[in-house]
Amino acid sequence: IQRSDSQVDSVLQKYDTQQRKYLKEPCILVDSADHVIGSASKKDCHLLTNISQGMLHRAFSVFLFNNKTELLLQQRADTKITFPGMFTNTCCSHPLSTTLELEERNALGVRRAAQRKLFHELGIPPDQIPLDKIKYITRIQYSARNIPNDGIFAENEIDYVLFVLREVTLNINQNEVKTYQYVSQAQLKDMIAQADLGQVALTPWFRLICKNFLFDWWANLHKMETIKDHKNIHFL
Ligand code: DMA
Ligand code: MN
Repeated sequence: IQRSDSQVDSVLQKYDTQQRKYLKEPCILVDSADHVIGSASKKDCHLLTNISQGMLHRAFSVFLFNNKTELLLQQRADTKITFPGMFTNTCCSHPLSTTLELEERNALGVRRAAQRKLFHELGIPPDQIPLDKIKYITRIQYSARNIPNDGIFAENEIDYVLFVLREVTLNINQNEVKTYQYVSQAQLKDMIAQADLGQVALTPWFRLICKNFLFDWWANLHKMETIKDHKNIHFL
């Protein structure tokens, strides 16, 4: 189904005012090799009509571990336009199409965006996560329809996986995050089993990363050099 602009706008009216404002953010358009080809609003990047014609944007997913090597999960706020209320990794968003966040050397732009959003969503002061503590692991490409499926929004991203091993203080932004919890590997495996039974909702990208990579990476947290792959983009 093709939805007209006015249909999209009328559906959008029912969403949170603050979250609607973020739809104006300039995101980075890339090709399937992650070369920058332009920019488009967050709204345009996530419209199914654009994605079905191949529009692809750059994103990041942070996995933050504490000193006990437990992973910080968040439950997305009900106000989120996409994937509301679902459990997911620590923090996800998009680097913006600005000079600072477009910088590709050492994935600096993406890491700056991660620092910005760890503060915005979870209230982690940037000085607790200096840029050199944000480790770029690899890139994945995936796509998914919005859940619940509104026929309007979707994801189609090249997603930079970023690891942080750090004790932090949290002060959550309730417009972004509903709840949070640190989980061990065993606890996350339980959650995935529950998700497979439809008893808990995990975001599609988090589920894909869990099923394909996360537990291997987690076992090698203290030798992160060995799990880095900056060459390939893993298509999931
Ligand atoms: C988008 O995350 C990024 C990924 C990897 C799905 P998001 O929907 O949480 O973005 P934002 O917080 O900017 O709304
Ligand atoms: Mn996105």
